[in-house]
Order: sequence, then structure tokens, then C-alpha cells
Amino acid sequence: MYSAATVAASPPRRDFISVTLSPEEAVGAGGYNNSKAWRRRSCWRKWKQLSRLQRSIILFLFAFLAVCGVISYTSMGEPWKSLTNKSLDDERTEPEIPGLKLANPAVLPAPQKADAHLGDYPELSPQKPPKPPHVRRGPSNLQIKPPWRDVRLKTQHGTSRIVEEPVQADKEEKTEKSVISWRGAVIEPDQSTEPPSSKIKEPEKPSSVEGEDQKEPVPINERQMAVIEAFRHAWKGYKDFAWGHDELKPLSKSYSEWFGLGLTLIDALDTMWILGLKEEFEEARKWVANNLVFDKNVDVNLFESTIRILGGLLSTYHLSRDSLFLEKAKDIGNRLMPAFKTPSKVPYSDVNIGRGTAHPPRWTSDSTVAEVTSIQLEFRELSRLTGDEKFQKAVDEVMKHVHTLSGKNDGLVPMFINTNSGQFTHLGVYTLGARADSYYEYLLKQWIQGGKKENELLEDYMKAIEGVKKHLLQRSQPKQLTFVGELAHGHFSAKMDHLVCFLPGTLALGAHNGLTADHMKLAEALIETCYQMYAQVETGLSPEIVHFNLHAQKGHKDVEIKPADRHNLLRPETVESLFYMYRFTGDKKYQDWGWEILQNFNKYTRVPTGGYTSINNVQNPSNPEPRDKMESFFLGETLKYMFLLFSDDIDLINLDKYVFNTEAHPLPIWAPA
Ligand code: DMJ
Repeated sequence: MYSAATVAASPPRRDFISVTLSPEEAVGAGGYNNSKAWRRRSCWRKWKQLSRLQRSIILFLFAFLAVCGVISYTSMGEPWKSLTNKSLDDERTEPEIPGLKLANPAVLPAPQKADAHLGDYPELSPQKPPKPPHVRRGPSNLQIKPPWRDVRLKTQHGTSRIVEEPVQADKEEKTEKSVISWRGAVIEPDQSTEPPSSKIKEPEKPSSVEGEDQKEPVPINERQMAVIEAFRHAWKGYKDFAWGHDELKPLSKSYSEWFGLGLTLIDALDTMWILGLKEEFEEARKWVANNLVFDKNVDVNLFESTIRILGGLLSTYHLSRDSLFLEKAKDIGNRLMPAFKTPSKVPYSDVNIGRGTAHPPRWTSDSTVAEVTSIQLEFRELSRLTGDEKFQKAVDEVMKHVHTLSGKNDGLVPMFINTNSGQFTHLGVYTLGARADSYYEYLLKQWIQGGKKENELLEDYMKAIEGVKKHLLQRSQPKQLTFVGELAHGHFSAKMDHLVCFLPGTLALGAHNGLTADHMKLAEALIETCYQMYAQVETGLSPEIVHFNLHAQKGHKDVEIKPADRHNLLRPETVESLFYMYRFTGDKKYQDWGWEILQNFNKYTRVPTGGYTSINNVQNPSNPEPRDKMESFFLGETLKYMFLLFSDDIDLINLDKYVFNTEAHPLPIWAPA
């Protein structure tokens, strides 16, 4: 450390000064006794020895430094102060969770109480969103969208025009009553979202997403706009005639109830978010806050309510950061837990969420295999978010148990499992369709969700795909379409459910995650088949089930349809797989195929007064026989996958960061440890 600055004497007329910082020099000069008087005298003597020019330069330098000091103090002070406040605030909003070990640290900001600290952070005030003219989508880079919309439509020629600029005035009026948080969720003043309870964990975004918020949003194109239009039309029907009920009956302008839990509304929440439908989202959010009550004496199906309600609430929580959805997810998750109280721990199919009792269907003590093995993504994520292990423990136990079971055929599982014995029943029938389908899907997706570490899941998945190749794959005539049939006690059947069309997407996802390139080849062949299930039919819409021709016959197509199978329920599986295929290959034909399908939905299933309907006869374009029902998955899945398929933005639900549950609700992939 230098104790003093000495200004060396220099001959007159030299236009520079030398400054030597050397304590030793002073000591070496002798007579140093460090007294205050000596120091003062010595300084003064040295000052006097300086030329006038040297003195002026020194005085000027001091003045200059003083001015700089004052300026930098005033400009640094404020940000420094607010930074300090912010870090304190961060500490307050990130509760410790005892006993919870998370794979990756929280990197997303905590859900903010909308009105908290607006004064401290003027840039977060609802009137001044950070980037007003842009539409942003995707978690973390998800949809950070201002409450008013400016949807830029990218035309075929690449130019942009603004197609919508709704309701600023209306919006401003609303801000009086409600507050819009910086992530876009509306929080009612009378029930503003409290920070999550100490048990609830801040959502984490996958580690690789940091900094993405800075990216320029990709403009919406015409096909995406057509999806938004379709969604709005469907939503209008639901809102006008079925608001808060499970499903719209668009022709009779009424509704049907399954669980009485607003199924369509919950299933559609994250779709609205992804499509950027703020107004609709806010209205639905209000219904969830005020009307969604799970304390009801009602039997619900464990699988259906897990994938649609629990999955829908969890993904909406991730997208919106609004802890209302996590609270609701916790509530329904807890109420579904009695299903696991069985002798084998393989859950019952039905739960009374008000009474806390569970039971199998009336006619059997079996559950279906797909149902008990396709609830894992949701319960595992609920454990991660709440810090309560019981959810994950219950569902992991089922997977471990199924892993060890005998009765599989080269990795293919039977369709039923007994809740008392825990054994497969109805052995010998193997399908990738109804009752088994999502078992295969969830093997791969759990492995991905967990950071690709759970080897048993991967092992079972790989074995099963080999089983599919060995026992279920065939080619049709005349077009040589590769399809997945069924096996019943050694007999092959050329029957394929539309449900099986999830498989190309799942295979492509596996290949994208490093599994063998063979899987991608098979995915390409199968998605062609699924498309042909639409293209070869009179309405251009697939029936529920097809039978493929194994032998060429004059005048026969590959696809045959039985009268009992010719209905279409607005199902998503083909569009879902088209989405994966386009994401991973960039081949525009997949977008074109999806576009055809959307147009045919519009032609044959759209109800003029609002909503879309499932139909009874895909073979009769002049009368497709509307069934008067819009399934919740049309909004939860079909239109969401359409919108994603038409997007060229890989960050719009980035598949390296999110994994879709079987009802198209995106959940985060846990980062590797
Ligand atoms: C959805 O509820 C889910 O995709 C499920 O896995 C299968 N059936 C419907 C859609 O077809």
C-alpha cells in the first residue's frame, strides 16, 4: 500500500509533472518523523517548489475528478438501489422447500403478486409492458405477451401486416378491476394470487433456456391465423352454450357432463395461451378462480382427469406463472390419490374426488394398462413442484411393477391389469391402439422428462418397438403402406385404430433424443399411412378405425372402413405426429397435409352457430351425420398441434425443453443432474 503521493520537484519550464508514489523515497530522504506538523510543512514546501503551470494542472485535475465523482454518483445510485431491493425481493419470493432436492436450480422468476413492487419496477407496470409490439410465445421464452394484441400476419410473400388490434379501451377499463401480472396472467384484486405456499416450489425452466427472452418473436402466418380463427369459432360455441360444463353439444346448443368439472375449459387453457388469446384466457382464468371446485361428490376416471385436468393445470401454471393453477393442480392431485389404495398398488380406474374413495369399474376389478401407466408425467411433475414425494412414489411404483411383469410379448403388453393381483389379464392380445397406446408413449416421455437417466424405461421402450416391428408391422396393398396391426392369440389382424397415429410422432421424438435412426425411418413410413387414412376417405377425414388390404384387389384402396368404425371424433393423433415430423425434418409436406386436414374439419365438422362436432360418417360428404359433440381434446390437442405444426418457430414449445403429456399439455424436461 502506498501511504503518500509525492509530487517530485521538476525544473522550471518543463511542461510535465512527474508523480512518484513511494514511501521509501520519503524515508530515504531523512528527517521523516511522521508527525502531522512535519507532513503539513513538507507538503507545503513541495507545493511551493512547483511551477505555476504545474500547480494549475494539478488544480484542474482535482476539479475534473471532483466533477466526475458527482456525476457518476447520481447515475449509479438509483439502479444500485433498485438492484438491492430486487435481490431482497427475490429472496422473499423463493421459499425454501425442506427435503426437496431438485435436479436443476430455479432460473425463472418467481410468480409475482401482480400489484407488488410496481413502484420499484416501473418497467413491469401493466400499462408499460416491456416489449409492447411483439407477440411472444413459449415457456420462459413462452408467451411473454402484453395484454393487448398485435398479431402480425406473415403473408405468403413474407410481408407483415397487422391483422388485429383489439380492445384497448375495454382493456383499460378492466385494469381498474383486475391487475395484469408481468407474465400476462390476470389477477383479481379480491383473490390475488398469493406467493405459493412454503411447500410449493418455484417452477424451473430447463437450464438451457436462459436468455431466450431476448429473441425476436416469429410472426404468425396465415395458416396459424386460420387455426386461431377455428379456435375462436369453437370457443364461441362453448362459451355461448356450454360455459363451465364438460363438453359442448353444438347442434343442440347445449352441453354434456362427464365429471362436471369444466373439462373443455381446463383442457383449452394452455392452448389459448400458446395461441395468444389473452382475452379468452383471462375469462377462463376467472372461471377457474371462482367456479372450479373439486370438493364434489363425483366419480372421475383417474386417467382422464389426470391427463386433462391435472396435466392442463400444470402446464398452464408453467406458461402463465400464475400460482392459482398450481394450487388447483395440488388439490386435484391430492383428491386422486385414493385410487392407489389397492392390494397391488396398481390404481383403480375411478375415484370419488369428494368422498376420497376409489373403485374399479362395476363389471371388473381390472384397470386398463394404458390408464395406469399414462399418469406418470403429471404426478411426477406435481411432486417436483410441491416437494411432496407421495405423488411420484405412487406412480413410479406402478411403472416398476409393470416392468417386472410376465405376460409381455417381446415388450408388447396386454390391455388389462388386475388391481388385486397386479397381474396382466386377458393375455395374448396386443395392440398399439386403445387401452395400450400411451403405455408406449409414456415409457419414452418419462425417460425424456427425467433427463434420460431411468434406464428401465428406455429398455422397455426399445424392447416394445422391436416387438412392434416383429409382430405388428405389415404393408398394405396396393400402395405398400406400412401399418401397425394387432395380434390376438397368434393371429394377425390388419386393423389399425386412428389412436395408433401417435406412434410416428413418438418414434421421431425418440430418434431426436438419440435413439436409433431406424425409428425415424419407421416414423416416416407410418405418418404417410396415417395421412392416407384421411386422404383415401371421401371427406378427407379419417375414421376411428381402418382395416388395411393385405391383398391387391381391383378397385380397392389400401384402406377399408367398416360401418361401425366410420365416425370421426376430431381426434389429434395424426396432426400431433405431423407436428413432430415437421419439427424434426422441416419437410413442408407435413404442413401441407395438416392444412388439408384443417380444411376438411372446417368443411365437414364446423357448426355455423359455434363449435365443431364429431361426425358419424366420414364416407358421406353430403351428409357426414353430425354427432352433436365437441370433445375437449379438440381444443386441448388437435388445434394446439395444428398451430404448432404451422409454426416455424422451434422455440414455440421447444422440444428439447418440454415434453407433451398425452393430452398435449407441455411439461418441462428436468435438467440432468
Ligand atoms: C386423448 O384424450 C389423449 O390423447 C389420449 O391419450 C387418447 N385419446 C384422446 C385423444 O384421441
